[in-house]
Amino acid sequence: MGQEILWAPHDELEKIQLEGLKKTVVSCYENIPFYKELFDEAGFDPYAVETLEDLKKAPFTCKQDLRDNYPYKMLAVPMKDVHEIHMSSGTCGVATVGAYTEHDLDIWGECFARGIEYAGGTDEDVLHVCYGYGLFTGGLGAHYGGLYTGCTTIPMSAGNTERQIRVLRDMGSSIICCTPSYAMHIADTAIEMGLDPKKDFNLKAGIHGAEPFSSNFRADLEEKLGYKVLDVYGLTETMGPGVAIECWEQTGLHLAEDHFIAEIIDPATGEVLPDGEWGELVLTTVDREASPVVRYRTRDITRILPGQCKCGRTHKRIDRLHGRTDDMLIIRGVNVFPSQIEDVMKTFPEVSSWYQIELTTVNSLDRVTLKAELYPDFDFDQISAIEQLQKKIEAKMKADLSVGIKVKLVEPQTIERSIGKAKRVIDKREGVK
Ligand code: DLL
Repeated sequence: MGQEILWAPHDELEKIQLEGLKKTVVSCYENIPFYKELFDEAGFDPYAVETLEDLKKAPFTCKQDLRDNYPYKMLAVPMKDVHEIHMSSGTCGVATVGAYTEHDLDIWGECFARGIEYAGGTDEDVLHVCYGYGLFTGGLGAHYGGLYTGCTTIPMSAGNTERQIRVLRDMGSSIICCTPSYAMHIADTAIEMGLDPKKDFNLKAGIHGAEPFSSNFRADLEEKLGYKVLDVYGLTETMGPGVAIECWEQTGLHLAEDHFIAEIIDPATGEVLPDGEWGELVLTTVDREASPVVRYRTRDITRILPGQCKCGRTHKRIDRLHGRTDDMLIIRGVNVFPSQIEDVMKTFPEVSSWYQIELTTVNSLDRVTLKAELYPDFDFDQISAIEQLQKKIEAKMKADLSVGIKVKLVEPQTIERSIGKAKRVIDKREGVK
């Protein structure tokens, strides 16, 4: 059942990739002045691509290239063929634009629909989409996946949490799509409203992504909502959600290899790393018409998992994302990812999944403070118990991560909730934007 291509022999996928790659590099060269200049300067001949290995001869591209060519200079098709536009938020600079032809939108729906299939979804399912609709790719990406599958698709968008809860309950939604942090907020709010999401909702799966989340966070969510969480990855620059999605096995995210070529590189040297090694994910689109990208450096850290998935599908898997090269914290010379801090924090059962890491400057040195919420059953009158626990967590951080992190445990519901991507790191360091 479903999309046969997911079971195709890998050499068949490679043939599709090679044909697509040849077309993509030529289209970029002939239609986008930026790529013509880039390829010429690097001595890369787009007409001489004969094998997938030849991709390694092409230069990398990055977010700044897309920003420099804002808004339309990265288009490979005439405007009359562009049917839809999405944009990244642009919080750290000029926004980046992703444009779609009718064909690109079809592929997007097909890719997200794979996640619905992995979740056991069919045209009999009710798909509750509470990723934000609009320029963000989450809402419409999931929506097109729902339409592709023939699900009853509910375009909730994000926010108005009590209404989300009523609709989830009344409509019997069976699959929910939103950020994992918003799913947790929905679950907690439902419990506060006196509901038991496991009984009052009809959810069998959640397709959650757009931000990193730990295995502990996932386990908490699955426990509260009584469903299975599948991780979905994507980014505005290459399509939006659906570039890679986890199947029911939960052992890595299957790349849509008929539409993307993935490489893992050493972020410092650009060297391509073998399967199994962690590094930066680099993506090349195989059949994107409006906004093709060649060797786009995502800054996301993962690895290609060796071997085949137990589910039998042939598309390679990437591991769950560790974070981004640019959210690595360097604390007095030691490299630490927020996800590692979270992993240590979650070994303490008294601490919930809500946390924030604050970076400040004290006497010209970086100071890291972890603010984390305790579970409601903790006795908050026991100040000394809180202090003791803080010290225990600080000691474990030091032992496991070799960094000094100040821990501040706070009461439930004191850290701000978000309806989209959670803000986990607040950088208040001097001289840092
Ligand atoms: O976040 C697209 C998306 C929407 C993905 C809905 C999944 C679900 P952007 O706003 O352009 O697009 O942000 C892309 O978000 O480079 C990663 O750093 C991060 N990200 C996306 N998915 C995951 C994930 C969307 N599953 C950036 N795990 C990417 C960890 C993720 N990080």
